Amino acid sequence: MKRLAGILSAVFVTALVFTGCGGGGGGGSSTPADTTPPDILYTIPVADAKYVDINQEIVLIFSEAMDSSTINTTNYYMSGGAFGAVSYNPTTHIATLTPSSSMSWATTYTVTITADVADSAGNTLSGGYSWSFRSEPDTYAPIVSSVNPANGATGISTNITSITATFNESLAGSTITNSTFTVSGLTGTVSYNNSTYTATFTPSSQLLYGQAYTAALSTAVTDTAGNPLASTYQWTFTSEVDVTPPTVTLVNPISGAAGVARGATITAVFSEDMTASTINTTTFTVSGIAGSVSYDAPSNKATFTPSGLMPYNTMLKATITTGAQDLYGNAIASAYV
Ligand SMILES: [Ca+2]
Ligand SMILES: [Ca+2]
Ligand SMILES: [Ca+2]
Repeated sequence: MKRLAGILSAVFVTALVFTGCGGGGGGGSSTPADTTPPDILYTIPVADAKYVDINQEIVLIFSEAMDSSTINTTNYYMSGGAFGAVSYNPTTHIATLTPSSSMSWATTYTVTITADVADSAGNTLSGGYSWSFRSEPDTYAPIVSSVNPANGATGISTNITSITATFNESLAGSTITNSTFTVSGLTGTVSYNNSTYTATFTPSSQLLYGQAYTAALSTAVTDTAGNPLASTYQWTFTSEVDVTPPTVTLVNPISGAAGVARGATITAVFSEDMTASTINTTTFTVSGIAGSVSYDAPSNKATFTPSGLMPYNTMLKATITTGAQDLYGNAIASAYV
């Protein structure tokens, strides 16, 4: 029935073209009939694959929606048997042959899909298709095919969220852990994506500036057949240099404050970690008053403590000079008054 409907529609479209009413096909009010045969986009295993596992499902992806009644064990089968069930997913256009028992090792298998399978308009697969693959135990070590950041890369953002290694084949995901995939000086979480064969290290904190990091994958990493990496795989990259000057983000008392207690301390908080030795009585002064200066690293806070009581009813000026530097030698842009 579907095939007949398809042919009738095709005749109708042809008639339009002959009489010139179609204008190239843009004038019709109904969907043009599908006269294009289905195609095969991809198979798993691919043609001529080697080292196929003996429990591998056979997957075939069509270019369009198929008539599921034509996808059956008569039209889609494999040499040597062992494959009982055929299924078809109308959403993904994937036809699957599922093993009823394991294949044999060291055997070449041929899968056939005949010219009797048809798309939903009844167009058949011209010529059918068949391909072969071979089942062999995998005895080869997995190989790292690419890494990111690349080995030797510089200027890597300190806010990088993933450090990745991609392999040439599927890994045993359970072998990718915090002990087998490490980055020097960093803690983080480790994950593995088996669709892309990619292991990812996600740092749990921002990187330091201008620092060399070494990522390493140990020989405890294995492929799905249990073959380990041939040797520890390491690569190094360097984070960006800090060129951002620190700023003063908070002062106490606030600028212009009146009625400040005579025994008060004066504090300033910086936007980032500072080099403590650059926060001193030379770089942090209060109107010529004698006092001591301290710096608290966790809070980035500098404190000026007057030696005695400050004078009554006098406007005092606190100054932080450009001698104050962050951990990478960047001075504050201008003296903060
Ligand atoms: Ca079609
Ligand atoms: Ca392997
Ligand atoms: Ca900085």
